Amino acid sequence: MDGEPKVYPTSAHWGTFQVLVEAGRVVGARPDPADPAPSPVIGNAPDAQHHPSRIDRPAVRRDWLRNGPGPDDRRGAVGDEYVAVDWETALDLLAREFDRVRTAHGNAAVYGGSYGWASAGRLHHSQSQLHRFLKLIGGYTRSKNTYSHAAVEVLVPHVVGAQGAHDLLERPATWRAIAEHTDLIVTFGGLRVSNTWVSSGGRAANTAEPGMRAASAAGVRTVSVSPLRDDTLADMGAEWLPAAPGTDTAIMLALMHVLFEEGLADTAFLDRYTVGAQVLRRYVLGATDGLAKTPEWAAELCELPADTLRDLARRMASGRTLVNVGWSVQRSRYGEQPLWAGIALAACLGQIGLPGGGFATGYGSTGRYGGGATPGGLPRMPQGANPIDSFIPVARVADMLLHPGETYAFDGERRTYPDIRMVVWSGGNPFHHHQDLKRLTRAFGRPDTVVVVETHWTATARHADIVLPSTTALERDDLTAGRGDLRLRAMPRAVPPHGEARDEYDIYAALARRLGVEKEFTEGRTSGEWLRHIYEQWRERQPEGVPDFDAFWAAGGVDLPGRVDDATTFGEFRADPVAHPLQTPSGRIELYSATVDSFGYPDCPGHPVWPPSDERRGGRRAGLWPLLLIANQPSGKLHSQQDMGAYSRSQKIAGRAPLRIHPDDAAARGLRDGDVVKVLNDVGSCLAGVAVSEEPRPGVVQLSTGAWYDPSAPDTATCVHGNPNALTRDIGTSSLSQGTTAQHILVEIKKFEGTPPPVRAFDPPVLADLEGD
Ligand SMILES: Nc1nc2c(c(=O)[nH]1)N[C@H]1C(S)=C(S)[C@@H](COP(=O)(O)OP(=O)(O)OC[C@H]3O[C@@H](n4cnc5c(=O)[nH]c(N)nc54)[C@H](O)[C@@H]3O)O[C@H]1N2
Ligand SMILES: Nc1nc2c(c(=O)[nH]1)N[C@H]1C(S)=C(S)[C@@H](COP(=O)(O)OP(=O)(O)OC[C@H]3O[C@@H](n4cnc5c(=O)[nH]c(N)nc54)[C@H](O)[C@@H]3O)O[C@H]1N2
Ligand SMILES: [Mo]
Repeated sequence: MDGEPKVYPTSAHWGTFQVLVEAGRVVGARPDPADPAPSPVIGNAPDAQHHPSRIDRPAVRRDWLRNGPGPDDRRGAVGDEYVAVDWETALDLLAREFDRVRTAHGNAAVYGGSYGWASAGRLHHSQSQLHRFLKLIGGYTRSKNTYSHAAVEVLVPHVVGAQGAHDLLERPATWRAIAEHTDLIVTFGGLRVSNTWVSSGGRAANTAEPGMRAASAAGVRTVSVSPLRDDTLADMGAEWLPAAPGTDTAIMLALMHVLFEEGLADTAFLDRYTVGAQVLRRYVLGATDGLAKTPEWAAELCELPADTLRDLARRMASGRTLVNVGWSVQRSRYGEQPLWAGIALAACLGQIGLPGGGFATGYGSTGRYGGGATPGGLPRMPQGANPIDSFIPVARVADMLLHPGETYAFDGERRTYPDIRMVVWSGGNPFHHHQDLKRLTRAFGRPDTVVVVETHWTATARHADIVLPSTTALERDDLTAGRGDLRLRAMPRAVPPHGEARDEYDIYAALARRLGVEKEFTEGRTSGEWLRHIYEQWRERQPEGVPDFDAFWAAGGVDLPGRVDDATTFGEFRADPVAHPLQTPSGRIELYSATVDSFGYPDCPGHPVWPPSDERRGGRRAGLWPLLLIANQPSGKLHSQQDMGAYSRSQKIAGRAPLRIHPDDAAARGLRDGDVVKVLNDVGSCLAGVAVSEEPRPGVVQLSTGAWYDPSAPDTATCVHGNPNALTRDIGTSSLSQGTTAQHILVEIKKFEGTPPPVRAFDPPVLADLEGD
């Protein structure tokens, strides 16, 4: 072929990069030259863009076409048939179904929660388009909070107030401030560098990895409490405390025990800035329940020596210490407790509100942390208001579908699950992200109609009655920046749409026309006009000197104005707690919360406690299922996205998700590198490929999320590709937050004898033509 490939700048949640295009096809991807530490995940883009698993035409399940809407246990069945239809037919069918459901059952019968990460891009953001449309046709049942950190979202406002929780999530200290002020970071859940490649909405450059390195070079010491050695950068020289997963709360209570016993707790801080310190102290010392939370007590549970804990407590009290609780730690049963105990521990150290000290949650969980803040907002599609107030905590989706009309507890309320007749999902993959996928399949059999708008034939698309093909971010003009980003970037279209794929804006505009709200949806603009409009609206709110749209587009971006680089979380509160009280009932940090106590939840009482989870080594279920599987974030991709891409594939073993296992545990089971294993428990099973490794501690195995769910050989395993959610229990963190508990799974592992079944996850269904049906 003649000539050089054309180069297009683009952005994904996993960074800013360039794609190389020849004859309308993406033939390569390479880092943005300005990114000091680009993520290898960009290597997935070329294959994913043109993969046979792309959806090229609208499709409808044959049974749904034949029988009409209604519950159907065959949704998601192996070999289920789809019929290709043209856009007009698909949109007519769908508009009619929206109308039928809202008229017959009311808008709360439409579940539009549609959780998921979709793609970067402020205008074509999948959920923003869907929700804007659903609001205009009368509203929908939404989802509240995240899979990422629901316990942070629900518990932490009770402890430090809504603004405090917001500041913890949005304006944590910069790596620069940490380098300058911090002596010791004690991080529960590591500082996993592959996680910092990702920031929601993308990031102009990776600032986390250089930030961590600079802090370490400046002499900041890191102690990583984690089941995996490589949860920190090797050259940071972190000290590794290989605690048993799910025991962080016990460790923190023991650290507080040392602080109280040895007179190291900052009682002046506790008196002035907290309430409930006495309640907590009595619990820690054992006055409440007769059980002193000593290092010896914790040592049994966390499998670290008591002296190590004692020594750590003394070191933490001897300098500026930052206590970081990674989000993974709260993605487990009683996930509220390590957060609350972590805040309490930092309060005992008396450093909350000091630069580089105190409490944080999420360093190592996202790339944006430590990179500063941009308070000026970002361009966005106006969202309108949902006319109805119906919601579920996001991870209760299967419960909702299976138990309409039943009640459940959530954050002090007794709530009732709505009766959902129609599920609409765009930009998310619940058959990646949710727990107990066999149960989720049953749940997806309940509604009358399931609609999925997707770029690829994911397992979720294969559970849908109506499947609509969306363009990818490389196929449309957009702009993007993440929260706290450095620069707003243009994302020009690099290639034409795949097959008949359409922009979601155009899909919902066409549906809006059929339902009589086209004018309200489009406001008379094309998506290209909206792009210009949201930019210009944003520009009006910025200081002088921000270029107009054409100049922005021509330059490829604009530095975000007004960056704040050195906010100290709780700094004002510390300086003057009377003038700047927290938004809690007491105005202080609530180590005991009368509000939470008043809810009467045995699984989340009024102060941090150690409720032993069953899903734990030594827990009640561990007799049968002796290995604790860590289902953490995949380093080869974002969740399930682009799992068919070259970089993700390069990590697979025998074509399946890699499972890392300690040599002792491998030897005990006769396992070797490259073996295919069956991972099983009482919930389900999956196949995976073995990597024997010293990185996980003994008793712990790692099988990251993201392998496309493949139930094609149910007699062999629930999933033959290695999706850990085939094995997770669908149970909430507690009655308070109802967050996911998917990080920890007790399992057994056996060598797979014989020829394992092929992986069919990426084979799209065969589409029949409508004629002849
Ligand atoms: N066991 C276990 N499970 C977990 C977790 C865990 O730690 N352990 N972590 C949880 C967490 S924190 C999260 S955030 C979730 C993530 O779960 P999800 O966010 O659901 O996972 P993704 O794979 O990112 O799904 C995004 C989907 O959007 C599609 N998509 C991309 N761009 C577009 C677009 O422009 N339009 C449309 N219509 N679709 C698009 C992609 O093809 C993909 O299928 O997983 C959770 N699940
Ligand atoms: N490359 C990549 N990056 C991502 C994502 C991705 O899919 N791919 N997903 C993004 C999203 S949506 C989110 S929410 C964040 C999540 O960020 P995190 O929640 O921080 O990420 P995880 O990788 O799930 O977990 C980090 C580490 O916690 C440790 N850990 C697990 N359980 C315990 C425990 O009980 N105690 C202690 N002390 N440690 C434990 C594990 O060793 C694990 O490697 O990551 C984001 N970053
Ligand atoms: Mo997440």
